Amino acid sequence: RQLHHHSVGIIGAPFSKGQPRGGVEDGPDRIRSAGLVGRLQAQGCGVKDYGNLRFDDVADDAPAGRVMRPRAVGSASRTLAHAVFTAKTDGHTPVMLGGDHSLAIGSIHGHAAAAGGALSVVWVDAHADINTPLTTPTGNVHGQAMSYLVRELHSKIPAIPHFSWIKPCVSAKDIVYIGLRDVDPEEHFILKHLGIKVFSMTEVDGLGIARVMEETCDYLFSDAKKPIHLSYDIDAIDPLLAPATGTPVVGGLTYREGIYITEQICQTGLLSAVDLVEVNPKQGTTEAQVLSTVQTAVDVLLGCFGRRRGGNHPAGYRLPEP
Ligand code: 5AB
Ligand code: MN
Ligand code: MN
Ligand code: MN
Repeated sequence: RQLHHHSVGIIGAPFSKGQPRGGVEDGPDRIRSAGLVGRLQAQGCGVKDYGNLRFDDVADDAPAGRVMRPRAVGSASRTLAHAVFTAKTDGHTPVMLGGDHSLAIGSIHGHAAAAGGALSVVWVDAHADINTPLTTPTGNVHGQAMSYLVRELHSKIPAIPHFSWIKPCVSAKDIVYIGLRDVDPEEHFILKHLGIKVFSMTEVDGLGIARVMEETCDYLFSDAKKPIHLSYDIDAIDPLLAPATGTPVVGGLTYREGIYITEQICQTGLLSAVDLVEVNPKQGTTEAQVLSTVQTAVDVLLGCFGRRRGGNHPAGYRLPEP
């Protein structure tokens, strides 16, 4: 596949209230400053940058049970869902630049609405982000996003203010996790109980990333071929390379494994929307740490849209005649 007529719709989502640390709202602008748009164009992609979303301030946002800042999170994701829906219906592949991972609620919801049918979700993360509002140990919605989206968990989700618009839109069998290494016991129960496909770091170590991606694709294609939503948390990558993130966990994906995932997902021809979340420049202790994290995020996105480490050339390229 040498033809890359992707049209990318970039949506900045500077939102941080799905977790307690400031700084993750600077993710979108830092990722753009690293040259994302120009580099996507240089590899032959059309790019429309929709700019950064503006999220409503919520004055009284008391916790709902354990869930922190529910109204801000619920309304931000609703705004994002509309933006992703619009980008999809405009004919682009939306790239949501986070922001924290609670935003995946809106991104996946908007993608599913525009796609009209079932999606596959590939969730690349150190964490499973599938705590329910009743199992969450922290109350942070970035660790719960999946629980609101999975059909099989619907009966376990209590009513939460500003969340009533969220309808579960993903089936447990259509999810693949890659990179897990910090899973809460309740989350582990959910993953096992629902039979969700998981390639934790143990499987990455045991099988190698090539087998993991082969099995991921076989699993996703065993059914009808569905559009893929790739939700990529930068903390999937080892913190030696991507330290500027809110919840780093030792023992993560190497740069090469992290990029290989994107090359293989791109090759399926089914990639239909991407989230790149949890880049937090304020969590870097040096500028070099921030740059390393941001540049890794850019390379992940370039890999999603056709960049091959073996090189690329434009379709129809002709050598200059002497
Ligand atoms: B991230 C934890 N499982 O629920 C929780 O970074 C961590 O989006 C969640 O993957 C990490 O708060 C959320 C302890
Ligand atoms: Mn994570
Ligand atoms: Mn996450
Ligand atoms: Mn995190």
